[in-house]
Amino acid sequence: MNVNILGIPMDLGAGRRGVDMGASALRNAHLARTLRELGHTVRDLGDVDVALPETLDKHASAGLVFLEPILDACRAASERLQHLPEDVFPITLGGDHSVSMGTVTGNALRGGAAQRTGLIWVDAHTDYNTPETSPSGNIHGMPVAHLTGRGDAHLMGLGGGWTLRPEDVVMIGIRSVDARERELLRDAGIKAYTMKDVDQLGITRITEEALERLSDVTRLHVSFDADALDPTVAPGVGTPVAGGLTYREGHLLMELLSESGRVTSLDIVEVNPVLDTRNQTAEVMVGMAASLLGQRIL
Ligand code: B3U
Ligand code: MN
Ligand code: MN
Repeated sequence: MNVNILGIPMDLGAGRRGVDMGASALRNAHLARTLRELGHTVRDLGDVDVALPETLDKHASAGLVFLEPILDACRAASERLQHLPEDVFPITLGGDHSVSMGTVTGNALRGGAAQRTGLIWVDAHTDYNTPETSPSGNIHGMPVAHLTGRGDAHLMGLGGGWTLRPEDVVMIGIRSVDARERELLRDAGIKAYTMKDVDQLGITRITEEALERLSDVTRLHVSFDADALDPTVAPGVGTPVAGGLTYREGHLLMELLSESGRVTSLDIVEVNPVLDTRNQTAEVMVGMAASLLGQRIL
């Protein structure tokens, strides 16, 4: 496969500093070399420009912290992705999870016209707040709401009129949802597999159900927030939540998605090297990407 890597070194959407260095940590953990060893052709496109928080006034307008620079970075990422050839498999490196408003729209709009796109959101959080429901004002808690047409008009405008259908979203690994966010999710009819579901059904059944649910989409994007994994496996994240996916559950999910041959793009987000132990989290996430892109045990 033709893999293109694009970094979005942004932490403006997160409550804690440091995920802007996540893209660099993933490169340092030999993402490109690992994928080349699997036989892929890998090109690193570098990073999109992101404003430094030190150069900005931290202020929230209408319940959104750092709205303008986040919009700029998402637009830049989306533009870059939209212009990639159809045969490229893009891997976008965050950055906090607000980058996915740019990556999902950019991948959906690739090749000129919007394609029906499915989204597998692997995360401890549902990221379904709007400016009205968010307890923090941090935009990384809001990307899926905006992608499916709820929330602030500027952020929703990133899709240029395209929105993700709520029925084309499947979330896996969920264990932290805010009270009003839960109401919004129910109202939108988003399918979310909690950690209780993972315990009871297992990753195999969940992956089969997810792929069945998304059987009509043309493109399939996986957005992998490192905090979906248990903090013992992935300690370098800003908002760790106990009781996450084990190392094997994460890999099994990626292996089964790989076998399906359906996934067309990937985000790796929320890796925070400042809070990590010797780049463990970046290394684990490179392993996840390798499993999604065809690494086999035998
Ligand atoms: N739901 C909370 C916390 C949160 C969401 N995503 C992360 N943290 N990483 C919020 O601020 O929206
Ligand atoms: Mn997230
Ligand atoms: Mn999360």
